[in-house]
Amino acid sequence: MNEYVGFKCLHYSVTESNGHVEVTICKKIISQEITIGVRTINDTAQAPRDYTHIDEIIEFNKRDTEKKIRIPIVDDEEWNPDLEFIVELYDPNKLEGEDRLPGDDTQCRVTILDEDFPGTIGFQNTKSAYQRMLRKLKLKLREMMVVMVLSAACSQLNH
Ligand SMILES: [Ca+2]
Ligand SMILES: [Ca+2]
Repeated sequence: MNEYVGFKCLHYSVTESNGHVEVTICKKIISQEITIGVRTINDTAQAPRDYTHIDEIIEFNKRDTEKKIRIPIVDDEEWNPDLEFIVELYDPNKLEGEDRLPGDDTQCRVTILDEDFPGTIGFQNTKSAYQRMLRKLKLKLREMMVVMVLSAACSQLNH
């Protein structure tokens, strides 16, 4: 764990149609200012096809305890497997390649859950509308389960 700063959760999940994912960065020391960089790294999810790459400098003032970063997710109509990318904190005063902040909580993983199913592209009748509705319901259930599992995991991490 990094002494000064780290992600609140090490794993976030988001459905493709959600449009964005929000990750939280926590400052662990009181009354001190910190400036860090945050950037995304491709894994199976690739920017700009699946999400928008970010590379930003974040300033925590003395009283800040956390900052939320919003990363846009690309929604398409095609089926694809669930994809992942990484969000990483870095030291903007160091050279690229040597700037990764130490600690295993300075990286987190984002999973983009697909909600498009194979074989339904371009189908525009009532049957497909019905299938869409079922799909949405299934997705909602899946989302709820993921949230439950993740919040359980997070509360274990935080205690
Ligand atoms: Ca989609
Ligand atoms: Ca898709």
